[in-house]
Amino acid sequence: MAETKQRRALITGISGQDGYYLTRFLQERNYEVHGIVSCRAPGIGEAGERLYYADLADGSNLSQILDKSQPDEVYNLAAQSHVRLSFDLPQYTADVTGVGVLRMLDAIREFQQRAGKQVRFYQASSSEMFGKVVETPQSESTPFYPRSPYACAKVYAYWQTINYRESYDMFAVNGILFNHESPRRGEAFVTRKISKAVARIKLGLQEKLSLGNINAQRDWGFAGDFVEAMWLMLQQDVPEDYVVATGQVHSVRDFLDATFGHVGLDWTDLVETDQNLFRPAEVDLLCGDASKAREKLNWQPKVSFKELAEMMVDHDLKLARKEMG
Ligand code: NAP
Ligand code: G4F
Repeated sequence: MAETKQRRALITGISGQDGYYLTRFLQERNYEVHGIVSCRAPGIGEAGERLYYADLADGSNLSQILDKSQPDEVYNLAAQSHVRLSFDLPQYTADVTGVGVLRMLDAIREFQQRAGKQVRFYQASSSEMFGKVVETPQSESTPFYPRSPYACAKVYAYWQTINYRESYDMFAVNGILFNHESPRRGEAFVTRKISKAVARIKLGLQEKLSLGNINAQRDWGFAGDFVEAMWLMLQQDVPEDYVVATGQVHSVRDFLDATFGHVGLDWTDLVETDQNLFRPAEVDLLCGDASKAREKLNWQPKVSFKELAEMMVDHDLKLARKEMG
């Protein structure tokens, strides 16, 4: 029987939340996983086997990394991904989250010619592109109305991905992912900020939690479920863009109810409002219509909102207990 060749994947942003789950997902499917880490990663200058230092703001070694890793699939997860921060760093965000994608696409185009093989490319597009939504729920055909420098950069990257697909016949797709969370979520995003505070308040390590707009509504899913959709998009015969979402909407208030409620606390006296945490322009409501992903990819989310909230608090309780010594 002929042996199947082990497939290779290259993941940018491998040290982030999605990089963590995607790496494990691909390794379980026998992929050889290579990753790009930024200069902010620990152990600078000493990246291990199959880990490469690069910055999407500096395309100089992307070609070399592609030559070394010889990927069949590239997942571009790297980004300055914090929406509030993008208002303070608009040019940096445009460079990394927007033009960085162009640098990678172009390096792949040249690599394909050099290596004589096709690479499948996944771009981490975002529901933030829908911004001030023009219809609800949002699907692949909903027009964009970006409301932050981050969202504008993602719209640029989205169109460059399509442009390279159509101009150079590349297998390049956009996954338009709605918010997805996990115990690996960065601590500056609202769900993790809350789950961490719930655990620390419960154990007496913290008194209050400061938040911005708690009326914002999002379609929150579990990151571990969403990485499967990324992979499925690259296994199709035809490169197409997909919305990935749960279709369920909850407010930040609902997340407070679910998390504080899980440890038997009432949040109303424990949460205070900080005007500095509001954004110059807010995205009030996001709700995805993932019918296409359900039908064509046979994908659906498994973890519910309540399970997600409880999973995050349970993880943060463990960390808080460690903190207590
Ligand atoms: P994340 O945890 O913030 O991870 C982002 C990754 O990008 C980190 O590994 C970071 O490494 C790396 N990075 C940042 N700047 C870089 C640069 N200049 N050059 C190279 N690497 C850089 O984000 P995530 O939640 O995993 O999301 C993954 C991707 O999906 C991002 O592109 C995000 O915008 C997009 N997205 C996320 C969601 C969501 O709800 N999570 C939804 C839609 C789209 P360092 O920490 O070392 O800088
Ligand atoms: O958790 P957030 O910072 O996520 P946001 O802005 O929706 O962006 C995330 O999801 C996008 C997909 O739609 C990704 F593309 C993006 O990379 C990122 O992963 O904020 C969620 C909501 C916002 O409306 C925000 O104003 O929570 C509100 N919020 C209220 N208080 C807060 C806070 N957000 C943060 N980060 N911190 C607060 O204290």
